[in-house]
Amino acid sequence: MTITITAFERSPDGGKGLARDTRVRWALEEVGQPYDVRLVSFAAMKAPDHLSLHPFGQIPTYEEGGLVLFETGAIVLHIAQHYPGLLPQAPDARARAIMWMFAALNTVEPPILDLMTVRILEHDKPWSAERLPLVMDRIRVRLDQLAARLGDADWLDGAFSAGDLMMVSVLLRLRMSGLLDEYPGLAAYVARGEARPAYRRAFAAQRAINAPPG
Ligand code: GTB
Repeated sequence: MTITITAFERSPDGGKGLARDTRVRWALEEVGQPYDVRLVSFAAMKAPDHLSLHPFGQIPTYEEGGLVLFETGAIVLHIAQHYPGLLPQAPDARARAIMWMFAALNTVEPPILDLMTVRILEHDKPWSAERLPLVMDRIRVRLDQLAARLGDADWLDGAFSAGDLMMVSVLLRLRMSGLLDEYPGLAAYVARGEARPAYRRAFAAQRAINAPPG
């Protein structure tokens, strides 16, 4: 069954892999499933055809036969549950890998998204400079805790899983802030994720669309 995802026709990050289609591409590469990509403009994302797939007018979406999904957590979980390679077989280990996916999305990603908000959407507000260090410190709380749990391990719970895929995807957004450099263990964890051949293929595929020519 053909899998089709949607992605930005032109990602605002110019191909740095920060838009959320990259994590879906990565999951599909990890499980060896080919996929098609339908590129959508910002205008098309808010038009009825796309809204019928994604009620919030965003990317990515995932179509496979009659199934339509939005939300990267749901999409990556679906991929991980239907194709081997991203979740352990043992029930308890499988539950923990899914727990780490939720931890990435519900506990670690929100303060990181706040940083994007303050830096990009609120940068011209008079209180923006005052808010920035508060947001940075809230991220540091989570990074301290995550670094403590990861310790010297390669991955969060045994072998690489969908939990690591999601956590690395979330942490990648911090690179430009310099915050990741304060945590060598987490920086190395992210680098391990990025070094995976599946990630590299996913990154290259989104970059081929978004990077400026030359
Ligand atoms: N919770 C949803 C999910 O996980 O799928 C969030 C989806 C989402 O935020 N999609 C964004 C989108 O469609 C693209 S990834 N935004 C358009 C809109 O809401 O109108 C967010 C994103 C955008 C740009 C960059 N960048 O340029 O660096 C990074 C991330």
